[in-house]
Amino acid sequence: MGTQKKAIHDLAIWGNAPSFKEPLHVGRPNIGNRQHFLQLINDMLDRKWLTNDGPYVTAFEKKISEYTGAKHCIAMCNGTIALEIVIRALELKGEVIVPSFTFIATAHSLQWQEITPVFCDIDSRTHLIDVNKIEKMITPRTTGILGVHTWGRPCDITTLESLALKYKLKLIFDAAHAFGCSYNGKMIGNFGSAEVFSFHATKCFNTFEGGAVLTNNDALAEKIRLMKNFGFAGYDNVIYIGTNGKITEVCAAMGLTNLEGFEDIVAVNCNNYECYKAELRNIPGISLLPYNKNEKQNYQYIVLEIDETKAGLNRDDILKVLHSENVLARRYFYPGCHCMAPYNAYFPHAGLLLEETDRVAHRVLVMPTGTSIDDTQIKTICSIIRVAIDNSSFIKNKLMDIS
Ligand code: T4K
Repeated sequence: MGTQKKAIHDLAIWGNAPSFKEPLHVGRPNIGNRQHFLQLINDMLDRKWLTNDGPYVTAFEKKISEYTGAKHCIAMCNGTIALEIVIRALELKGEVIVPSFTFIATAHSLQWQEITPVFCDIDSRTHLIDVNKIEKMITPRTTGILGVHTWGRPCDITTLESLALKYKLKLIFDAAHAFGCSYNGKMIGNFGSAEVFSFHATKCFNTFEGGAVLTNNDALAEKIRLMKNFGFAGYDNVIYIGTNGKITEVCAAMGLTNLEGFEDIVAVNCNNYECYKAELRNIPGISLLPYNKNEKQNYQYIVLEIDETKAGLNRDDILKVLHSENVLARRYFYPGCHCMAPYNAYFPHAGLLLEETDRVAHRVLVMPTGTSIDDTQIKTICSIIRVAIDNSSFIKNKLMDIS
């Protein structure tokens, strides 16, 4: 662990040992009460019921429904399959409007079923789909809008609902980041036709791998439930094309364990956020994306934006300094889905309409947080950033020398 005070010549890019002996990762899993989890696993092994809607899966779904207030929770093996199944169950086709500033799984879940993701720009203040730019993306082939609650911050759901109503489009949400968050006081999981959580290991609430579809629509829930089990409506009776989207009992046991400690994890994330906020105050060119204290939040992403004109260093310069210190910050969601295969070949000029996406994707840096990091480490990380920016021209020259 490093000390809080740093000077320019202490930095690892000058050949010193990094501030942190062990790497500090973004997305380090939060792990709840180990004894409780191991007890659940022991019981499961005795019971010899490992998957296919076992008692842990059923209990887990019930608890997620209660927690969010949504009528139905269908737990799945991961968020990507959950998205694919919702899209299939709603019979989306043609084109669906989606932001490009998201994890590639959002776009792939459409393209995998030969539905064209039409990339809409984001609002650079919120990093969320820009509702004022959606109408011009609608064509006769558009069947839906797939909003993403990026960083756990809900989209402008009210406006999206009225656009969906006006143009008779289906509305769904990729809520991979938004478990435990609310919009106008109502928990995420209750909006659109359905919302999809990810419970991947890197999410603040994890089930190793996992995800869930939340919906208040009985018929849709029933269809999704069948589709995630090959379309079986009973022994020897298949009524839909389906797939295998089932979550295992081990994953559900992890979910039940982590759910018990979830509010503690959120409190740690919130404390980390406040610590970053205090330590980064007044560093030129660095801004921390704020959380809305009037809503429930999970505070799981610490998102910095680097303005090179004020910092003297760009995002990638700071990334290099941090990585040399063993702080493995990430450039999520660089460079944007539209710049990745196959979308860059399908829509080579998409960037012309994605000015804000490009700008944000070149400025964002996501920092380590969660239960694996403490205030002292955060202070050291922030002092590395401060020292680098205070000495930006030295650092620029040094980075040029070593590149
Ligand atoms: N929609 C959105 C908006 C999403 O962000 C995601 C997933 C999805 C949909 C799809 O949901 P899932 O199908 O995954 O349920 C990671 C996650 O794999 C991915 O789930 C997540 N978003 C995305 C934002 O981050 P990578 O490619 O960055 O993973 P990786 O292997 O580089 O790991 C990230 C960091 O976590 C590393 O610093 C190491 C650390 N880590 C990771 C794992 C797995 C650990 O410390 N321990 C671990 O066990 O995608």
